[in-house]
Formats: sequence, C-alpha cells, structure tokens
Amino acid sequence: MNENQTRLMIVLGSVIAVLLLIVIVLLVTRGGGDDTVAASSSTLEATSTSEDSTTTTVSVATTAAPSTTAAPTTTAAPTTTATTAAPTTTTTSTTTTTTTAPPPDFALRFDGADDFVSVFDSGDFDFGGAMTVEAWVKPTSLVGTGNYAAILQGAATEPPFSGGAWVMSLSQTDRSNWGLSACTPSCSVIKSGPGGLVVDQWQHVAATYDGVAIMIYYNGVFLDSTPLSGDLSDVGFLLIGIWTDAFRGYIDEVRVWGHARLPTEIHDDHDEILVGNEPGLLGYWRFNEGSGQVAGDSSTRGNDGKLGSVLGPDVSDPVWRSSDVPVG
Ligand SMILES: [Ca+2]
Ligand SMILES: [Ca+2]
Ligand SMILES: [Ca+2]
Repeated sequence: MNENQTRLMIVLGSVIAVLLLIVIVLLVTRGGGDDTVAASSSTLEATSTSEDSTTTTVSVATTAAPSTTAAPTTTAAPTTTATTAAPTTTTTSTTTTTTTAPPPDFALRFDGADDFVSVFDSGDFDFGGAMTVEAWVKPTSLVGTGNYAAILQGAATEPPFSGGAWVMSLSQTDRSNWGLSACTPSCSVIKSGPGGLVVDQWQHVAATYDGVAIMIYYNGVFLDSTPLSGDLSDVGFLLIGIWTDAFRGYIDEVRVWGHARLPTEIHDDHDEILVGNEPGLLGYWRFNEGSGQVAGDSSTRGNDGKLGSVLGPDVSDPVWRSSDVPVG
C-alpha cells in the first residue's frame, strides 16, 4: 500500500466513524423524544385522573344532596304529625264529654185543665207560725177562666177543692197577677199586680210567712208584703198546679221550708241547686225523674209526690218534659 492508499483508508474510516456517530446521535435523540411524550402523557393522565377525581367529588356532592333531601324524610314530619296523636286528642275530648255531661233536667208540664201533683202531708207541712214556699214556673198562657189557678197550695183534700190553709195562686181572669193568700184562720192576701208574670219564660216565685206578715219575692227580689199573725191551719195535702182551676205551663224546682227564709237566702239560693239537707228544708221536688208516676223528694224528709189522682196513669197526670230552667 502506498501513501495515497493509506490516506484514502483514513478518510474512509473517518467518514464511517462520523456516520456511525450521527446514527448513534439520532438514535439517542429519538429515545429522549419518546420519554418526553411519555412524560406528557403521564401529565395528561394525571390531569385526567385529577378531573375524574373532581367529577367523583361532584358526584359525591350530588349524592350527598339526595341524602340531605332525605333528611326531612328522616325528620319525619309525617311521623311527628302522626305522633301528634290524633288518638290522644280524641281520648281527651271523650273524657271531657264524659266529665262535663250534665245530668238530664226535666220539668212537669201542666195542661191547665186538671193536671196536678199531690204530696200527702204526714205532718211536715203543719207549719204553725212560719213557712217558705218557692218554685220556678214558665206559664204558656196567662188567660184566666174565672177561677183561681194555683202554683202551690196547702189543701184539706185532693181535688175537687174543699178548702185549705194557704195558696200561691194566679188571679181569676188575669193570671199574670199572682200572689199568696194565707189563713190563720183570718186571711190575708198579697199580690204582684197585673204583669207580675209573663208567658214562655222561666221565673222564680217565692212566698214567706214569719208570724207577722206574708211576703212575696219575684226572681229572688222582694216584691211586697201584708200583715198576718197566728198559726196556719193544718192541712192534709200539698198540691202542685191546681186550685179551683189549673196552672197551664211548666213547673220545676219546688221547695218548701218550715221557717221564713231571709231575703238574702232567697236571693242567693233561688237559682242554685240545693244539697237537700239544708236545715228546715221539708220538701224539694226537682222533677228530674223524666218518667213514671212519682215526683221524688230530694230533701231528707221523703215527701215523694204522685202524679194525678192515682198512682197509675190518669187524666190528671202532668207530663214530663226536658227542662232548661236556669238553676245550677
Ligand atoms: Ca228539674
Ligand atoms: Ca197518676
Ligand atoms: Ca189532664
């Protein structure tokens, strides 16, 4: 090999070496680019993951919303309403009804022709020099027939009338004019005057005798008096609703006492229900039976009355009717 050939070999060798170097560089360069892309991809994936996380978070939040919505359901407004215990309220009202239910009140209605109640006088109504009689009345007519009609009287016999000791009566032609007549045996009479009673209203009438005078009271208020002395005659019966003629309308809460009650006592008790054991109370007929032939005595004396002429149905029986008498 000559010198020229040697130079050529060196050049060729150098060229090959350079080419190899370029190839290597290129290879190396390509490898680094893939790594960069891979790194970018990882970043994107990370970002995606991050977005997924965000999405997940949102969806969790969304899931939470219904949970919150469920809260009211759990708050169980309906359950509370149900627990508001409609049944409890019902129970309460039932108890109240039972507790406040007043006992039935009845009165007797008299036909104005022949009806009456009779109480046999075993001696309680032999008053001597003092008495008090009272009743609630609601007349349905105050037109007279020419005879006296009685609310209450101490009579010698049951009807037909054959004399008596005293009578709380309505006047013969104007029955709004009521009063008391009593005999010892001389007689005194005190009356309200015309218009003393009105129709279709409950009114309280009372009369007393204290050995000095007879007095009358209307709705618990003193009305008038007239002198009288001596002992009242003994009689056989206490009659309600009749004298020579009959009372037309309703009578309730009849009371008889063995002494002259004071004005304040009459006023304070006239619209109150009595216990029945008050001192001096000899008869107390509330007419609350509502049926039957007996008007029971609510005092301690046992002076029960009978309806009509006999203790069985007859034409003289007054009839039981619901009462709205303002007592109690
Ligand atoms: Ca009654
Ligand atoms: Ca009868
Ligand atoms: Ca009759």
